[in-house]
Amino acid sequence: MNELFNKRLQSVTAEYEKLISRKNKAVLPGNGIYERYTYPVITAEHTPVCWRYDMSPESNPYFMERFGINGTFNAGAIKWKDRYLLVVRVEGNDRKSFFAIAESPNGIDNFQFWDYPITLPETEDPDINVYDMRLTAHEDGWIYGVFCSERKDPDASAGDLSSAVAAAGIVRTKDLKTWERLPDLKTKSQQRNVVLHPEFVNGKYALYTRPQDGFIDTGSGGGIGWALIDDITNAVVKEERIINHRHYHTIKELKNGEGPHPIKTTKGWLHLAHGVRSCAAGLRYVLYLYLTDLAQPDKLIAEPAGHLMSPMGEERIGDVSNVLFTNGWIADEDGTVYIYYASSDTRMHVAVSSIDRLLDYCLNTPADGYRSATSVQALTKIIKNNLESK
Ligand code: M1P
Repeated sequence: MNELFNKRLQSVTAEYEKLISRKNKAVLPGNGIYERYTYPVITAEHTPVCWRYDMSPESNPYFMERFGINGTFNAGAIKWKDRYLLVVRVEGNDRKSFFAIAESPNGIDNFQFWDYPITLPETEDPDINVYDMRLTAHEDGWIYGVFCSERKDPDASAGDLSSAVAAAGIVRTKDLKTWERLPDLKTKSQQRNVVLHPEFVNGKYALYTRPQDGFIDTGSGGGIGWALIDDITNAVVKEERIINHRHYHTIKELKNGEGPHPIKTTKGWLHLAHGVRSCAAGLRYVLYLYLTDLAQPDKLIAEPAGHLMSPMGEERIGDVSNVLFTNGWIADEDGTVYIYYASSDTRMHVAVSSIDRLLDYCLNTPADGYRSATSVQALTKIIKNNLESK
């Protein structure tokens, strides 16, 4: 009998069980727009013990980790057979990301990974790294996953082992178990944050894109783009138009990117996105909302100034600090919206709101006037209304 093995097996398993059965609680009173929750919904420690450890006392007498998990973040989301599913970007200690599904009965706690990660089919030019899958249950009957496929830059100089090329990989499934790989999106520029709109537009598939000149820098890529695609099994961007622009001295002056696909509401398509600016501490990623026309999803109709959510407390710290990123949300039948967001490329959280509240926020929060003076005007109007109605 190996006492050390048994002791470690028991304590590691007990910690894991405690974590996956922990109840989450809303942080109140919040800001009225959404409620954050006390605990992250998925962390590296939520990955099953049988992933991280060889559980045989013969081959692993010290019960040591054999496959370290570095982070669990940037998850796509979908409601499936009454369960809340996240397609999580799991990153190993080896820096490779892969996708794995975790499910919860209520969307806010008790997330548990399925036994195996997703085996993603490759193309003839294998991906080096895959991440940030957006899920779309399209009206054509398939569930699509559009993700970033990263490969080494073939034009990089001999000693440059960092330059990469980002492209949009596309898979589809009917059961979330077996995935069919389609050819990567063909486009002039590099792409990340590509998202499939859930409905046909003018009989075509519609994509939100994020054209970029380099792997990190968007360069001349002016923001979130829009492209219509004839054939999703051979997706080619022929024309791309920027529908949500970057702007000087805003939360998205450096870059932005569509989050999950927009939610259809009576007042328009509700979009969740990330905006990035540069500061002395590095890049700062925050989340923002905007609304587009119901009949013309590429036509902006409202956008509040500033961020909806920014990193707070523990969220500010991680592998890539000062980052909130989202590529998944779920709108329930009763109008509840579960916003799944990752903090600092490390862990997943949930914030809960409703379609009505997010629309109210979108339509009634002052828009950006792009100058300090216009911000003071917006604030003065609120104060005056409050004080003069007393
Ligand atoms: O590290 C922060 C984020 O950086 C990238 O975001 P963007 O596509 O806007 O450049 C992505 O690599 C994302 O995964 C990551 O969370």
